[in-house]
Amino acid sequence: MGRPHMAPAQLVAYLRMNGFSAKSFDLSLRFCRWLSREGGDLDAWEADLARQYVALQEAARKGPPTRSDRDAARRLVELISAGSPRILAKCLGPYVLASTLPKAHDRPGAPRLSYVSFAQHHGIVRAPTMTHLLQRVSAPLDSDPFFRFCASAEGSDLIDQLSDCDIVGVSLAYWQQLFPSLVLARCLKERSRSPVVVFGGNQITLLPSDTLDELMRSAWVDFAVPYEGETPLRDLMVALRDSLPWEQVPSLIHVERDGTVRRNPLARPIDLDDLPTPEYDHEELLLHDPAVTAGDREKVPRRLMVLATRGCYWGKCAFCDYPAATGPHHTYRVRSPARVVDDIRCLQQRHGVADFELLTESLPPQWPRSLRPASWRATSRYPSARSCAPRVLGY
Ligand code: B12
Ligand code: SF4
Repeated sequence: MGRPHMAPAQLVAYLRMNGFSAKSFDLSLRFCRWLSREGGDLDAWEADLARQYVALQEAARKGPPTRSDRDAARRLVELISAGSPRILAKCLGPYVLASTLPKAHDRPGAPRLSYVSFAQHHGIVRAPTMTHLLQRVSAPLDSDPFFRFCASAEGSDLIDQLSDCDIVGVSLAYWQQLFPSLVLARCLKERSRSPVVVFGGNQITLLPSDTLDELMRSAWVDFAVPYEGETPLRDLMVALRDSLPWEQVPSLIHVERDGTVRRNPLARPIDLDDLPTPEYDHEELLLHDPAVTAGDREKVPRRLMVLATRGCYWGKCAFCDYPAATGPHHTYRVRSPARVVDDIRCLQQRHGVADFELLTESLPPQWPRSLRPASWRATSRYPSARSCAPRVLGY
């Protein structure tokens, strides 16, 4: 939640540069905020966990707990310790020392850590097969939390706006996003005027080809794009506008009338210096900070990402799928340091953010050296030696 996903901002900027109108919505963030609202699904779920914990404590007073009771209590403590202090204090006050409650402030609307466990509990983030996902999305969805978000006032307003578009591109970085993306696609396809739905992102790139074929034959997705999306998305917009055949759109995966899945030849790797600065949506950025709900319109995420390289110049580690995600030729590309400094300067001015993360799989040692200190000083609104010093963050 700390920083927005970069792909939509990068793709929006590229489409606008090519004369198309484009906008991004962060549905993951909006969904988490909706779940975390006061009296919402997360509150109810955490209160239910707390009730189970209390029941176990009460039972333990009457007789020695069984091993499975103890395991269950431990699991519950783990889950609820990541929850909302307000709910926990309300439900568990007599059982838990105040000092053991989470230290975080209880901010209304703040996405909470317990979301992951909640999602697991509701089957959102298990890894079922594509067949199972497609069966599930075709069945009644009333009990699915993301569907209920789509049906809420906020969600229906978003779906209205999206169904007015010609193309809705869904960016999937993680497999956890597959099911909600299908739910979104179904909501769009069931409208009287439905947009063309395109799936892209790392998750689409990394899907096994038979799984992707199954997805493509479903009723919900029109196209998919593996690997980088700038030129395919631009050419798809052109093809739709000028009624050109899909075969002309590089990297596009589509299904023919007889059910054959076609994969167009891949787009040529883009020169990173041809990319514009990512266009993060300022209104969306404000949603990252729950303080916004309290009226503070100046709070944006502390950190934004800017692109430094794509691919890996080594690309030989057997355990790593980063090179595979770059494309069959693993083309390694670098954005010139001067362009990166421009990006930082531009984003600082647009959004008032002072902290940036370079997006890179592997950075040649001379690259950071060529970020000349003079350009850093000229760029930073906080030109102390510490805040200008590039730090290497790894995970
Ligand atoms: C930055 C990053 C993170 C950051 C995310 C910060 C943020 N707020 O976005 C942090 C460190 C938090 C993170 C965490 C994790 N990450 Co990560 N992360 C990345 C990384 C390095 C870059 C993603 C990125 O923004 N790239 C820049 C943008 C511009 O590129 P892009 O997303 O690929 O988008 C391009 C194309 O995919 C395409 N595209 C994208 N969307 C769309 C949409 C349409 C319609 C079209 C046509 C095209 C398109 O066009 C874009 C421009 O060319 C990728 C690896 C990589 N190099 O991509 C892994 C990656 C996405 N992460 C991965 C994983 C596994 C994780 C973790 C689960 C790791 C862990 N075990 O904890 C966590 C999960 C976080 C969570 N949400 O639950 C995997 C996902 C694998 C998968 N889907 O099967 C990846 C692919 C790395 C890998 N190969 O293992 N991650
Ligand atoms: S990204 Fe890192 S781990 Fe993966 S191949 Fe390159 S050097 Fe090895």
